[in-house]
Amino acid sequence: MQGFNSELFLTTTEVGDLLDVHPSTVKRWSDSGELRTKKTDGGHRRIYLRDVMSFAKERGVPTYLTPFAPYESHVWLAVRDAVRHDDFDRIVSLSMGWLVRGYPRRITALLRELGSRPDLSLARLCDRAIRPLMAQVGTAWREGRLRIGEEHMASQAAMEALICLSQGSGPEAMLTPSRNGDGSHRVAVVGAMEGDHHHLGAMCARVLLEQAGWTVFYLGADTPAEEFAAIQRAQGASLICVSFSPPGSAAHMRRCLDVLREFYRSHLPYDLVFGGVSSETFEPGRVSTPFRSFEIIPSMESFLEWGRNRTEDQGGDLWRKLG
Ligand code: B12
Repeated sequence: MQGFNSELFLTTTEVGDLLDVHPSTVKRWSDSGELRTKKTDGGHRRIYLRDVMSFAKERGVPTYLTPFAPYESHVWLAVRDAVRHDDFDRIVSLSMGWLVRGYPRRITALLRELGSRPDLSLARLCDRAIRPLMAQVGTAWREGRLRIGEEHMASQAAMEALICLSQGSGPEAMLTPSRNGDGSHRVAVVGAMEGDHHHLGAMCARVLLEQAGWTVFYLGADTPAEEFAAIQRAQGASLICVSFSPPGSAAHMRRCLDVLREFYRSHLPYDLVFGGVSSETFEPGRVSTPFRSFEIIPSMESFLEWGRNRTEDQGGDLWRKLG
């Protein structure tokens, strides 16, 4: 069909997902001629995305694509690739395009949409969309293709999406600490190390934990190790997550370990996790750590994996939903 992008012909199931109706309803609309439909050689119905969007508009049916006009087809393809093929290239290039054209809010909206989909894990979104997007932003800035203001807008766009995805951001969630089935709190302290102004990685860890029902005391960027220790004690937290990005070095990580070791109290045990680009090459050596456990974890997907595989002695599955 000339002039048509064959990738944009949707099945009745895809149209049903988009309009939030059962595929049989889509078939009925198609049979009655309300929704313009083509048939494949094999006799299957296909509906052009533009026709679906016009239909939705006429009927006043909201879809997740509606706010992205006039980029509905780009967004549909990008989301499809991410969800179905685990391919985030289109997400990254679409976001870069919006950034240079001055639409950073669309980036927030797209990341939010992806992060709230049940068919895509948030950890994957952080590792495969936010991280590579920000790496491209950093490269473009270094090469003079982006202004520093644009780099800041990109960070802010990603940050705002993560804040929206945080389960702890609603007023009620903020006031009511999470509790386990046995009544105990699941409390974590999360932030980025002193001297480190990068905290999107820490924010990813925060949102992942909050989505699993943890109460997170989020300390943001540039936080001294002493503060992690003090807040852990004050809140009885069972987990501390510290993010280290360049220019953070092995010396910063060693110092952080020393401070946390000094303040550790065995009657208030916790797990310690270091993450972030700088921690990836850190070799703590043969130091004894008093912590319930100490791990260096390079990504959100491996954080998920590590948390899932803990035995009951180790505090159990980090991601187990609260009772
Ligand atoms: C955004 C950004 C900034 C923003 C940060 C804003 C914010 N709110 O966070 C601002 C403008 C503040 C900034 C400042 C600087 N930046 Co900067 N920045 C970046 C940029 C573009 C993106 C970083 C980012 O947010 N990535 C997205 C997150 C999600 O990825 P991530 O941190 O890697 O996190 C993932 C994993 O590491 C892991 N993870 C991270 N934390 C944790 C924690 C836990 C517990 C776990 C389990 C996992 C985990 O999971 C995450 C998801 O996959 C990078 C470019 C790049 N290539 O990364 C440069 C970059 C890191 N910055 C750089 C530099 C040089 C600076 C400055 C020194 C610039 C300057 N001259 O002032 C300052 C440093 C200030 C300081 N003392 O920290 C360099 C570092 C080079 C180097 N090797 O030393 C980079 C690489 C850019 C470059 N190519 O030159 N920066």
